[in-house]
Amino acid sequence: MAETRRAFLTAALAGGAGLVAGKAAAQGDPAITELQPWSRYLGDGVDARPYGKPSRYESHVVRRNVAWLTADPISSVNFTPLHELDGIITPSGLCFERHHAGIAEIDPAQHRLMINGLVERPLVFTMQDLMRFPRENRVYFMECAANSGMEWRGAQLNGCQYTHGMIHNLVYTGVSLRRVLEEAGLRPNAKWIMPEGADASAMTRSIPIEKALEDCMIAFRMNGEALRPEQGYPLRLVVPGWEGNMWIKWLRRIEVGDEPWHHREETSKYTDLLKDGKARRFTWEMDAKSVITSPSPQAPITHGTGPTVISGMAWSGRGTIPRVDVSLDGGMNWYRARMDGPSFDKSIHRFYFEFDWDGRPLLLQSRAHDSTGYVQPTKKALREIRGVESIYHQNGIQTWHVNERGEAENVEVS
Ligand SMILES: Nc1nc2c(c(=O)[nH]1)N[C@H]1C(S)=C(S)[C@@H](COP(=O)(O)O)O[C@H]1N2
Ligand SMILES: [Mo]
Repeated sequence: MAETRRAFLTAALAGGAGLVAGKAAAQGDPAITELQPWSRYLGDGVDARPYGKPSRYESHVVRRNVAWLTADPISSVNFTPLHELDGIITPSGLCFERHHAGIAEIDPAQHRLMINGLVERPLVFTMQDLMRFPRENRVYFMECAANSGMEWRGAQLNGCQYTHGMIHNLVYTGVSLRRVLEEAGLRPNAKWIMPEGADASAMTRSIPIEKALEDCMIAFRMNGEALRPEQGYPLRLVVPGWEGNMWIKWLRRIEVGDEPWHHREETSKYTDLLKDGKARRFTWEMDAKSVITSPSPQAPITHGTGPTVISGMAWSGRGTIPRVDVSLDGGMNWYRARMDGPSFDKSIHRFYFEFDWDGRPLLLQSRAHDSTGYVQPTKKALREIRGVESIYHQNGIQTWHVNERGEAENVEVS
């Protein structure tokens, strides 16, 4: 880190080539000399925007889908515009969506959460009942197991929104699942839970009781306000560090049992087909991963040579990210990136790497190290072990090729 900074300062001091701050005070720049409309006329009053929206100059910052992945929007996915975001929190309106039966629009007054199965007292809670439990606030990422899954066989989708955008990172407010289960009283043979959604897909997953009692939450708020309908309003299960499909939205029931249920989403789906035809099952924890969000195919370098900021994100389902390395030459040389911002367990972390771009082509890569010592693998290393038949759990190192004009493209190095 210190070395990087020194290199930057040296460059900046040498003849001004590395100066960040603009040109010498411009002569006759109309942006300065002409009075702009926003300075000439009064703006909207405080009654014009009861619920705030981004500037109209930011209207391109939206969730997008991939046409050929969307046979029917009712059971499909769209992607978080990661290349336009910074810091660690995903704005509520930009969280990717994955629905199996569309967005349920639930009247919270009619919503119930039932706990049944191997419990002493089967219980039904209203939203009001749940609001009377002690609350907790936590920041967690949620990543779909299929994130980057289209890249198993080679570089395919051109932009980190599409290659890595099935992830969001939010502040959740809710109650501890342990606390609610204790209210119902677990029987001694309670070994698994099966959360169920109230949407038309009635999505279910089996979760081992150890995880349920460790850190799962029943959340009703994201980023301080009520969950968005897209994210499961009024209730969602939070399963920190584990694959997205276990985070049941529109949560209406939790059954307690003594063995897993082997439902659709943990048998024919969300299992990893290996080379020998066998499938890995119950691959719950999301492995450490990272991606450079800018520059990237949708966020080229447009300022020419000189001081350039690389911004990226890293996360792990097993802890924090103390370190990220960045390569400018496809993994031959690595530099330590600068981590910045809060570091929460099982949350997105932000990293930066500042350097003087000389205008030559780059092969940008980032490599995450998590707090367990695990290091993000190359795609080649992943394929050697897991083959290319799966669409899930692809956490290999991503490469962006940047050409002399600063345009970036999704590529692979061998
Ligand atoms: N009830 C219900 N819960 C669900 C789903 C669903 O279709 N119905 N989709 C799951 C999948 S596969 C993922 S990746 C996440 C997506 O959450 P998001 O829409 O907040 O991104 O929710 C999970 N929970
Ligand atoms: Mo998913």
